[in-house]
Amino acid sequence: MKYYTNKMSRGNTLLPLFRELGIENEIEQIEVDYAHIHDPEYLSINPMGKVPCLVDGASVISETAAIYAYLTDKYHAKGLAPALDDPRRGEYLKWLFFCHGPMTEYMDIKTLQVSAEQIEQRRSSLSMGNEAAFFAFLKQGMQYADPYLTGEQFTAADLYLAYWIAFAVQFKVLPYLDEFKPFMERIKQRESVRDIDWIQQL
Ligand SMILES: N[C@@H](CCC(=O)N[C@@H](CS)C(=O)NCC(=O)O)C(=O)O
Repeated sequence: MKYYTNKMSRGNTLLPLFRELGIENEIEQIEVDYAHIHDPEYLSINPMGKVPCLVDGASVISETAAIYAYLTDKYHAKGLAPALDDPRRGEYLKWLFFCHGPMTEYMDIKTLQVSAEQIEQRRSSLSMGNEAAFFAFLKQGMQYADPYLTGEQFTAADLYLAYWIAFAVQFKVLPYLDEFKPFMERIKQRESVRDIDWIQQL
């Protein structure tokens, strides 16, 4: 598999997943220089000119959450995703897509310093609703994590959410609430994130 990424990108969220799946050696990592990401050569792989992007034979998979879902299903024997007929699969998918949609939207809105008034005007069409709704959802998930988001089984959704929380906290767009800490401390113990300083430094 070929994995197109940039060291300063959300492609980094996939590195601990490769480790958890034990597939680092099956991945050829290709660094895409941002100065050339909109050149025809890379656009022929991902017309959006974005990383990360995974190429597995004839399949070209962009969108980080899709790569997460694809790999955990491809290597389902590793047990990082509830099986297709497992009732917890819905919750697992919910968290993967929460990260991809509302969580990244929240980060963009905070970074762009969109006002509370503007958010309220667009609340019904924003995927996160408003800040209060976003935090209510996240806090409830953390509160019910026992010990992980879907229960006993550690899944790729735990890893993906923890990565985004750490990222947002380090970028100072998300407060490190007490409600997040027990969950984050559990994830920090995973061997796959032991050398990721900005997760460990939380
Ligand atoms: N929806 C995509 C977004 C990917 C994305 O925005 N990647 C950024 C790096 S974090 C990028 O490639 N930026 C380069 C550019 O737009 O020129 C995903 O979640 O994978």
